[in-house]
Amino acid sequence: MAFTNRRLAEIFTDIAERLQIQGEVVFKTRAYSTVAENILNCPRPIVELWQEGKLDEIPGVGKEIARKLDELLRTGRLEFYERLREQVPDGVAAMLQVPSMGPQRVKTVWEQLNITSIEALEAAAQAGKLRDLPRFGAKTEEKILAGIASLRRRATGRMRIGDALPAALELIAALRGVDGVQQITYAGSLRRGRETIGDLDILAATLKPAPLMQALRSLPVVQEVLGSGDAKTSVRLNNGLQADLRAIEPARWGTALQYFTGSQAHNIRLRELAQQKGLSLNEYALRPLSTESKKGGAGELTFETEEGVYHALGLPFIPPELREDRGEIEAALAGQLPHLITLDDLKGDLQMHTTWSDGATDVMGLARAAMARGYAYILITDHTQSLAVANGLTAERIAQQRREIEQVNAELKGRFRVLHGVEVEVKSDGSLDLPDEVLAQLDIVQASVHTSLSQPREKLTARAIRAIRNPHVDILGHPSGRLINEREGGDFDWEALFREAAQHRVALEINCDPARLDLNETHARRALELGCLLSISTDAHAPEQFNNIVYGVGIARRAWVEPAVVINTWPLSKLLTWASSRTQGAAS
Ligand code: DGT
Ligand code: CA
Ligand code: CA
Ligand code: ZN
Repeated sequence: MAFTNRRLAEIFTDIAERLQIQGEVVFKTRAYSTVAENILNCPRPIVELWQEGKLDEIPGVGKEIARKLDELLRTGRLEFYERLREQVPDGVAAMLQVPSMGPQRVKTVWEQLNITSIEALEAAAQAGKLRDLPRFGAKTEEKILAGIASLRRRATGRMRIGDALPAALELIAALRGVDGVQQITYAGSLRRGRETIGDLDILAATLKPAPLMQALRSLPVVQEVLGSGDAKTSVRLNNGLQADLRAIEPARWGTALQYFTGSQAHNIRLRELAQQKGLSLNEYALRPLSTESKKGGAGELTFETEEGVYHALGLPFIPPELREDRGEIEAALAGQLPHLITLDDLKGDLQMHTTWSDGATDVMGLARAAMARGYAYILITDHTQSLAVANGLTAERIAQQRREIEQVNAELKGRFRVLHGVEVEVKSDGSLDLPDEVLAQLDIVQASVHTSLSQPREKLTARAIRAIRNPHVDILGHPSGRLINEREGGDFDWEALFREAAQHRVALEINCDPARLDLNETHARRALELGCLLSISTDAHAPEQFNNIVYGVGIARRAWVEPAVVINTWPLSKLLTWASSRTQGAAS
């Protein structure tokens, strides 16, 4: 093993951090972090000094640490470090990367709430479980969530839409009431519904920009003002996201909103169309090419709405999610834009978890929340036995759960229907985690791959296909298994998988969890072309996560999805007919 100075410094830093979390006295932990720093700054390889017997020449290295370095370099491992790693798990140490989580706080959440990962920390903060701990508070929870969002952003430099949208809505809510503001909204990639966001583009219609710019600069969520002028201010928010605010003359709102919504590729195509008509288009106006290209010049056409801009170019309104130059201009010119799915088309949600596995709410709690949203049905899909970390269901517990669901349905007296399903594990050989007799008793079965995602393509694909061919499986959940900014999805042969799903009429999920958004837009669009059915579900572990449906619908719209192919736009009777025909079709 090559012990570079960098690697050695990492190990000693890690030792210092894990000791800090254990509550070790400062002079001891500092000894390790000082040595780590000195190793990193050492001009010569430590390995050479060791070979020459000169470890004690490194500043800060006494007898004790020299002995540890020697053991490490001689044997390739350090017993003391291995023990420490067992005592303080990696997931616990990883929480130190979250800004505002020091050793003290990590120790507290670990000891008092048994939190051992960044994901669990995030879930606890979202659920308001941290605020009552010593030296925490509601503000700390917010800071931790912002810190986790900014940490994840480091992976790609882009933030998940699930972190960006709430930040944008908060800014807008804070600025809406400012004197002179007539309209305020977000544009850019966020309005187009992309899965990740580079920066926020906020537009406000006003004739009085000064108080608006002032208001933004003084908001508590603003960490730094990057630049501020008469018509535009750029800031960095406390979650690391940059936001640009532009003041727009109300008479020019249409061109500005169109321009700053983008995408750049779509805008280039629009400008070409304008030029063919002898016009030039920018964020201020549409004007004859012949006249001087100046704001307020002769013959200038201004638009208060985006529709106006599109109509002036001979086009119908193009929904923001389509504006990527992926065929939308051609479709618009031909009068063949898709009738995209909307939130209102959905009649139910088909993936969620209750307290029977790793959810936070019971069946009735989810049913009431879904009814309040205007849904007609939900499908309960708790995890199955082999996912022990999530308290997965055995056949016996599924039977018990059925009684609870029947009771809830009886209480709701036909005003709403709770369907009994499951999110059954697809095991590493493609077999399912529950016997067919048990699956046969459920209304709708969802199958998901959670483990061994790094299998080679052939094995992984065969595994998913085996699940699809099981006549009891109706939906394949979050097909790729990716976590945005955290983990790549599995290397499936998507063409083969989509063809199989289409043939067996198994629906593929667009999972709305903003960490997943899986299928992604490219896969969803291809699945559609190959004739697959889709479902759009939140995977909610608590009722408020039903709100995540907006993200999945956004992805579906970006994939040109129309409502008819999405099974949870169907009325209950059609949904159940489809599910039972799947089972019978394959059995015959
Ligand atoms: P992002 O921020 O990377 O997630 O993506 P966008 O699309 O929000 O990009 P952004 O913030 O750079 O610009 C917002 C919109 O403004 C962009 O979609 C189109 C328009 N825009 C910005 N700069 C240019 C430019 O240099 N040329 C053109 N044609 N459009 C631009
Ligand atoms: Ca942007
Ligand atoms: Ca921008
Ligand atoms: Zn799952």
